[in-house]
Amino acid sequence: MSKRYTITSALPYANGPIHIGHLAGVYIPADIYARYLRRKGEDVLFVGGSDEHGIPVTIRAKKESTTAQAIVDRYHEQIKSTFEELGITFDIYDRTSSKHHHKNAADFFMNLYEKGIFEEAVTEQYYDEEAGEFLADRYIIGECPNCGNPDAYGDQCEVCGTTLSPSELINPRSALSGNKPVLRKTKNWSLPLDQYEDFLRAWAVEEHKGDWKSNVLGQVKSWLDDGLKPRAMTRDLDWGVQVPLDDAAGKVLYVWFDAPIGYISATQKWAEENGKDWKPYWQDESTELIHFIGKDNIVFHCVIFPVMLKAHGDYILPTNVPANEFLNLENDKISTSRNHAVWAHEYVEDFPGKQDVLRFVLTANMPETKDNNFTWKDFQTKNNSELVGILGNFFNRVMVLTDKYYEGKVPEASATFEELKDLHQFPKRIGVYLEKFEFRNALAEFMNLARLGNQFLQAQEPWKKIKTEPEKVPAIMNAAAQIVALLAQTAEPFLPNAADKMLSILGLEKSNWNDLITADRYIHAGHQINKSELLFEKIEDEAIENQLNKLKETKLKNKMTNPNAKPEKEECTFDDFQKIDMRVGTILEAKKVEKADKLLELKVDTGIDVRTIVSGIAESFSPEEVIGKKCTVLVNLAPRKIRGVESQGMLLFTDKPDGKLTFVNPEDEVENGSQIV
Ligand code: B3M
Ligand code: ZN
Repeated sequence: MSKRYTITSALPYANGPIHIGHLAGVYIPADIYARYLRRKGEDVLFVGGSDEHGIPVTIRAKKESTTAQAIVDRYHEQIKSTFEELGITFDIYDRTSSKHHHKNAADFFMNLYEKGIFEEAVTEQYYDEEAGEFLADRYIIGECPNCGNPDAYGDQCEVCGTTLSPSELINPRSALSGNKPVLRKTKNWSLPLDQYEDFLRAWAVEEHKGDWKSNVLGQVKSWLDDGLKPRAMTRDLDWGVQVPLDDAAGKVLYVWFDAPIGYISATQKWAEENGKDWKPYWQDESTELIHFIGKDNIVFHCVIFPVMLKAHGDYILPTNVPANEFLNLENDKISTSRNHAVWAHEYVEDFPGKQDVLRFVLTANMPETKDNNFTWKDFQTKNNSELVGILGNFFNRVMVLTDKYYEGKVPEASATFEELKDLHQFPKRIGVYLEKFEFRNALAEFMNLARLGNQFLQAQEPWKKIKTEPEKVPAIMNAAAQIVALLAQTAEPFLPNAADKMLSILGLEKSNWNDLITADRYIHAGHQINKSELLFEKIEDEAIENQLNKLKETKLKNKMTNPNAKPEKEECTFDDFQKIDMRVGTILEAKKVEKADKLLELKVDTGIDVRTIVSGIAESFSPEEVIGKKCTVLVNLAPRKIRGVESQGMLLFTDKPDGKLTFVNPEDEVENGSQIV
């Protein structure tokens, strides 16, 4: 009997692309796990989707002067196709802005509401009077009380990681207007987490202390030890699932209330599209519900969502939440705002056909128990020495020699080899590791099999024996073929593309994983092997340099103080520029031009002459302020009449942030008439 598994992976916010940290933390482990279980013949539903609500989406929309829907449409598609490219085998990739999910989440809310679960509370929330909006979580920025970061958000400080509430911020300001927000009363509905402490302790801490990861248990414990507080499940916002109550206009469900329900909505959609019943996947006690997430999502999946499920009553609780820690990049935190990341969609473009390499390196460096690091040098080394040097090399040698000695037919085994008698232990051990969510160990075990193959060939030297003792070679090559076939059968969770390639070269069908553990042969004598090709290719230094340069350039760009300025004029030639004669001058006299609010009439010493210039600066300076000022003058501008006065040139100014003008002047004292070149 197959076992039913509902595997979820955190729904990425559709407000930007995904990076290698997301992949290593959540999607690659989830996909390895799902592929492995499918290969065991289990009944697997692997759910993914975009989290399309939440303030980051609306903030991004505001920044780009577009709608929240336009933002999520763009990133939902982009993220979805990146996952496809990387071979993440979701059974469904849904989205939370769908009608279906809105209804499902609203129904869930109503179910709890009608049971009287929520506490209604009128509280004081920050309100931006200029924007006319309540400011939830991320819309409030202020100083972190813990580390002093001046730009901490109302829900979290991204520098020290502390979870915050808006009232804890020092000198809060609105992310919308920059103004100081005021407190205003508003009604919201809270989930009384405090009433579920005993349940959580018994379920999460006691029941699962033997099987959950210690980082996950540790976080849950510390939340419980600190004491849980009721948490508002509604927000005063206009983007999200509307609160389905009459007295809740202008309110939506808290994004962390609706998003996990998104897993259920996705399951329903998948079931509908595939003629299945969704309920067993969420309501049958024998189902294993596994949430793959990053460590910043632990409280939501191990405290809030389970309380929601428990309060609802119809649902099973997660059996495990194998959260990973964070991945760093080149020994520095991955950061979206600093653009310090390897973006998954850019990787796919920069390294076409090398999806497996990224999967391999991210699995080998998976931040399972502590934060881990990705470096491009290590990426190159792992590809060149492990994938090319060990796995690819072994596979290729066996294929080439079998082709050469036996025209691609697996020869008869006339002897067995002591060192290979426990091959079936490899799929067994890999499986045991995978079932414990120890992906690094599982991958290491897979590579040990390839290593064993290489050592075996090296020790047996069939290329020598073919000349000296040719009768011994068939058994050697048969044994080598067994290893190759077992590698092809076990590679899929880690290296799905290479696995397909190996199986198709070998002309083998995928076996059930359980059969690999009981089998004593993986490929039969007489089996014809197809024409071989290389599995992996070397990654050259240049490709690595390019990636490192990309990161360096980003660092420089981050130093720009105003990266928003845009070019506004057409390109000009050097000759165009040469036509301009600019000089340093001094303003000698200044007066207002009658009936013109913006203009001053100036007498300017240009070094060449004293001339009259009419300048539109009266809103920034009084005549008295500019007398005696050094200035830059365009002296060969054709004279023109402004308000009846002939202006013989132009002064150079630039805007200050407050909109007032300021002079463009040389830093040091220079004589009037000095040319600007
Ligand atoms: N949207 C992803 C994050 O915190 C968040 C996960 C929701 S899972 C229901 O990056
Ligand atoms: Zn902080």
